Amino acid sequence: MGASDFSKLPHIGEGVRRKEDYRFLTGAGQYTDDITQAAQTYAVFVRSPHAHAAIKGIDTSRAKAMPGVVAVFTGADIDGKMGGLPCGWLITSTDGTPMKEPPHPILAIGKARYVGDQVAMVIADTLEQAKNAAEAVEVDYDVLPAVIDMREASQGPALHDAAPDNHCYKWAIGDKGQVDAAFAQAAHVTKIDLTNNRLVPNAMEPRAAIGSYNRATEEYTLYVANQNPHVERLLMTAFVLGLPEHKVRVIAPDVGGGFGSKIFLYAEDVALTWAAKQTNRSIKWTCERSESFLTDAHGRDHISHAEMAMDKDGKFLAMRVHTDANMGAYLSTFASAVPTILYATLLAGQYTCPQIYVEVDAWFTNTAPVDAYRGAGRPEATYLLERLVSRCGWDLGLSQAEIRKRNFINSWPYQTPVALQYDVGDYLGALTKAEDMADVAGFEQRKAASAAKGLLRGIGYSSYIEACGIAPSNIAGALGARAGLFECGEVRVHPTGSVTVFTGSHSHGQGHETTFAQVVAARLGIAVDAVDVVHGDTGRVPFGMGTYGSRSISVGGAAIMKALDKIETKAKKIAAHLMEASDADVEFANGEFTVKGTDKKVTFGQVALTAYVPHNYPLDKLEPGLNETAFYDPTNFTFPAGTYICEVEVDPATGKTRVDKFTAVDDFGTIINPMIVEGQVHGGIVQGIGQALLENCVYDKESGQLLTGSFMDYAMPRADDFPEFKIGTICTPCTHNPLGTKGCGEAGAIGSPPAVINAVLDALKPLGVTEFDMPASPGRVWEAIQSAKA
Ligand code: MCN
Repeated sequence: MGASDFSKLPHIGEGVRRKEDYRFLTGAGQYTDDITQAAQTYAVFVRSPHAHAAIKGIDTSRAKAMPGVVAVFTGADIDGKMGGLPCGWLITSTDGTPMKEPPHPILAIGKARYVGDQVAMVIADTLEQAKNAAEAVEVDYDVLPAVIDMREASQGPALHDAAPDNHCYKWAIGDKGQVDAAFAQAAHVTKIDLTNNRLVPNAMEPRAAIGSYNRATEEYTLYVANQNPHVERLLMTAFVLGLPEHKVRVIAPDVGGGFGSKIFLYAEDVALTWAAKQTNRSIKWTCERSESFLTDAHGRDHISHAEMAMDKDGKFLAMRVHTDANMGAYLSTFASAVPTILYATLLAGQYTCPQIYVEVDAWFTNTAPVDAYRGAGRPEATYLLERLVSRCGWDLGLSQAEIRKRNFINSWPYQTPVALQYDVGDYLGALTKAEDMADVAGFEQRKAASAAKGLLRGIGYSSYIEACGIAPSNIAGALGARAGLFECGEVRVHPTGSVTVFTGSHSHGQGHETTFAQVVAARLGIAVDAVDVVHGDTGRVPFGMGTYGSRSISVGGAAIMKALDKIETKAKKIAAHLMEASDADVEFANGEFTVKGTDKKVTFGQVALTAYVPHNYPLDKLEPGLNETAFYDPTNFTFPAGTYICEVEVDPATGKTRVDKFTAVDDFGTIINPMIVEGQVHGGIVQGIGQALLENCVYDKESGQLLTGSFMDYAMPRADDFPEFKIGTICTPCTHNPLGTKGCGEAGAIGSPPAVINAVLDALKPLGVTEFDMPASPGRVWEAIQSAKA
């Protein structure tokens, strides 16, 4: 079935209420911490209080003797018994030097490299006993100088023997010679320096896990708050524990948000699995919020310099970018893919810039590892590009809309100079609709009204594009990645015609139990409630690559569509048998099978029953059952795109910035459930505005202590920080997946930060403020105003 026929089916485009919400709203959800195993114990991790320290000795004797203590493990107990955490999964250096992939031990061996690094694991009968015993573990540290700022990393103390200058890798894309030549011909060059601030993911449910071991079957089970249980199992068994995969079952039950931070293999998960066998007990660990701040992989943290060469009319000729990316103390699972294939390849944006050269240097510092966080590389690219594009316009005296319109791509497919090929889009259409919805025409009037109150009003544009549906194997491979990411779906039709779908995608807030059910119900002509979706269990789902990169509907959903194709083919044979016709003459629509040119028909329910209760079955041509599995590897990314327009009011006396209006127009191709999509966009925008105005992860430069280690110091966005968003869509269906969908789960977080900061800069322009880094907190805005005045 083609994407255009699919979009016309019943249930597609319907705002079906979320099936999963009943259990969440009635307190019946089952998160990892809600699960209790027989004879369960509790783990507490002893963590380094120092950013960089040699571990001269660990005395666990006092802790081991304390009441209820089952075991205390240190790095020495596991050294040589297992590998370290896998890293450098996706990319190698492009300058010919190997990427530095220093070992990342499960429990520190010899050295601690950031505040929070896990040094020992204490297991006791109760959580209180484990906490008390953890305090009794005596670690003899020799504190070493630390390096926190990546700009000083090459001169700082080495974290790893394998990387004496703390340089992890260099990666480049584009033709430097052509770019330099284009710059030499330019009529104007606009330059910009900016920092993309480090963020803490802060999912509602902190990380949690329970490891257990069954001596009779020699099987391990790990319950874990995780976004990709099969990948977790694969990494853990193949790279760390050396166990056969089928002996480990990973279950990610209800998960309270992840935003990327739960796709990595964390040391705690491995330690709990391994220790379950050593102690022959189930072991639960639930991360405390302050521990999350210190040890969840952080996001962003780039410092960039970018230049755009233009002709006399403001047409882009070439772009040159250098980015330093902070990897933190160790290379986290997907860290090396973020500033490279997810960031650098997105820097063409929506524009016809014929030449682009991007160079990335990645550094180790004594801070928590940095990895994917909602958008992963694409918010960093969009922030840089959309800030640069607005600045180009201001430098040339062109409006933010005009500079974009002069450079928009307007025919597809479009091959960018940085590897990606966009299949379809309508960038001008989105901008025009956004301007209309945002009432840009009335801006000057609103600005005058603000001025009358002593306030500065600014307007900011951001025209983002992102590559979702991560990641087609052929493209990932061509870019140097070590693996591509397909998806798997199984459709099991039961004798009564109801259906269970098993998907390798994982829902942790995105509503898959509803939208995937809509897809199946639409195809089979049955009720949405007749379809149940199972995910998050390696023991039940054949295989899976999980959820991130807004891939689930476009890759996971497409795998289900492929399985449904197989179901339909087989079901037609059964229907042909029932109607005594040739299966070539059988047609299927709206849950009914008919024979072309006759009035014969049978229902989907009759066919399902016949599959399991066969009469006179032609066993030479058909086997009983109606159950199909398919794997889908996309041929390209999907490319959602849109324009966001933000209006802010700034109080120059206090620096306080208020978002007054926010309009988002997105192109997500075919939309399965508009209510869920709108919720996804709202959440993304809130996180994006959070980064732009409030959130900032700060370490003390000398001691390496995390200064923003709690919600007292790390400002999260709240409902009263926002106006009502205006959300609109346009639709150019994706050309290469059978649903026509493009991902929507990250768009808001990608598109919104530059729209906000461009609006702040527009407001501050009359005062002479031309540059500004996120977050635009009152103090920073006030300081920028004062320095412009000075
Ligand atoms: N959808 C749709 N029509 C479309 C596109 C999507 O109806 N054209 C629906 C999908 O069926 C799905 C939801 O919208 O129910 C999101 O789909 P998709 O864009 O495919 O994204 P994923 O399901 O793969 O979710 C991942 C994405 C990412 S990468 C982050 S980060 C993120 C996000 O989703 N983390 C989230 N949204 C989140 N929402 C919550 N509540 N919690 C998180 O941790």
